[in-house]
Amino acid sequence: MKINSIKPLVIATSLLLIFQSCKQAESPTDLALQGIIPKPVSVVATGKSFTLTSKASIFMGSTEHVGIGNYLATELNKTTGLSLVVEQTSSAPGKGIYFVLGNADSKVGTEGYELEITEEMITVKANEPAGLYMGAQTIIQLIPTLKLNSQQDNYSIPTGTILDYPTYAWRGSMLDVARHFFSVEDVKRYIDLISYYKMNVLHLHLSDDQGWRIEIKSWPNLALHGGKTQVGGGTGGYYTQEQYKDIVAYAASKYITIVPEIDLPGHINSALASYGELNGGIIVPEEGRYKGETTRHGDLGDKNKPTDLYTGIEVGWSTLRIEKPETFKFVNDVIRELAEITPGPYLHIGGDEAHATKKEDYIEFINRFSEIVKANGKKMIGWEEISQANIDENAIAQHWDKPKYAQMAAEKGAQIIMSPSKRVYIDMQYDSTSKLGLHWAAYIEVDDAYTWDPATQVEGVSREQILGVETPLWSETISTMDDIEYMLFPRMPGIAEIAWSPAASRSWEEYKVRLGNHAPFMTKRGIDFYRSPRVQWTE
Ligand code: TNX
Repeated sequence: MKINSIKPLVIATSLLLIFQSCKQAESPTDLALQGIIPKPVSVVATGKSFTLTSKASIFMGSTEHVGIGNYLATELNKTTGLSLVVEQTSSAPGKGIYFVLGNADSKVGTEGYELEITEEMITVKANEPAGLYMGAQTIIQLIPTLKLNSQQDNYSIPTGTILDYPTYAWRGSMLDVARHFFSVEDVKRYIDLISYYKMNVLHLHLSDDQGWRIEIKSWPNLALHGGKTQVGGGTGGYYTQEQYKDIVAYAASKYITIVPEIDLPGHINSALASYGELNGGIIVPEEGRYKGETTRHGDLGDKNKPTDLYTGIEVGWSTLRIEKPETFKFVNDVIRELAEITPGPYLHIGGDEAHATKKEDYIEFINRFSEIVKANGKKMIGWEEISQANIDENAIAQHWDKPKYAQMAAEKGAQIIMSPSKRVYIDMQYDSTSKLGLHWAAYIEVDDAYTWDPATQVEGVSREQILGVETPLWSETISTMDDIEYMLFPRMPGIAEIAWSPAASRSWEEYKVRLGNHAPFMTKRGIDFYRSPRVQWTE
């Protein structure tokens, strides 16, 4: 054959191949191959497809949960351009997307759901509204990602059934708004982002040495003075109680509980700068964890006098003054006001790295905080060091560093939240070339954040004692929403999967393919993610 007769043949064959692969991408018929994150508990594919067009309505079986239908319609509109109408119905429609409460498999609990996709319709069944919402999140991920940017008039979704529910009750992330302040809008976007992956807790780190970020009406200077700056000396900021309530309500609409943290009795300089009588005498540690990374300050002030505001990143050098009754009035007022604006059952009292507090004082502090939190009708959470105090089954300890503290807390009957810093400290750098982040705990690549199991993480702490998993984002080096997204993505979705999906069904080799296919989902939502070389990204 002559060269010029081969050419058209090659072109024709290539065109055919391209056409076939496009066709495959356009009409997925295998539900089991849809890359849902977190991975559902069970997926049975039936090999056909449902076609989503603007003609499909979203039918709500109950009027109270119309918000879920509206949310789904908005999300589908954002990614596909389709405009779906939300309607109420008292009986099952014959077509469209149908959300119905009740009669779901008892296995699904309060947050799980059953999803049935036939050629005619998609049905989400759950026993509680949260389950319907989680089902909506799954539907959002079922839109074929390769078509996400194409704005067509129809989208195929493979048929089959999904039965899905979480492994752990607590699936959270923490945002440090103290080291750098983030606006209400940023916090809402953070909520949107974690919610895509079925997380249900946002822990807000509302105070630290560098800033006090929540209005406390009985101690106004905390926010007015203590909120004035941040790491590096920016203008800082704080949330008014009205703004905080707005965040709480927004989170609640996505079945996310806000857990507020006031870090006590250390990490408290912003309060000491605002009210000198609270100052128990600060020290500047000889051996800071970030030794060499910050400028060391001189003596910042004497006991009982207001300190200077602080814009560095040393930790563990400030403490409340234990001998003054005023200190406990302060703590009670803060906890009371926070409890009043926090509908969720938890208050986090910090308790970490109180290196400037004597051990016996620390124990007394935590014992008294625990009574104050209880008296205000909430359950106390503290970082793992609180296990040194008289805690019991009424407390929750958040493990981050030392297994022995997690073990002690579990022995005392407390529940454990797993936040091992070497795995889920999402402020850690990916590798030595990362521009953002710290690396005192580890470099955490996307597989490091994924390949661990909460139930075997700490010897002596069993599955039953673990409430769940939380990934904290400390913000010493993080100051914009873009920074936040770069650190969260792509690690956070994998951590959400660890908290949601059964450990036995997870493997990095399988997950990395799903994550790679998830790239268009992130891109379409304007998420600036780290393109880890350990994953092959679909463009
Ligand atoms: C440790 S973890 C801290 C935070 C820092 C973080 C930085 C913990 C309970 N305390 O104060 O921001 O490291 O990675």
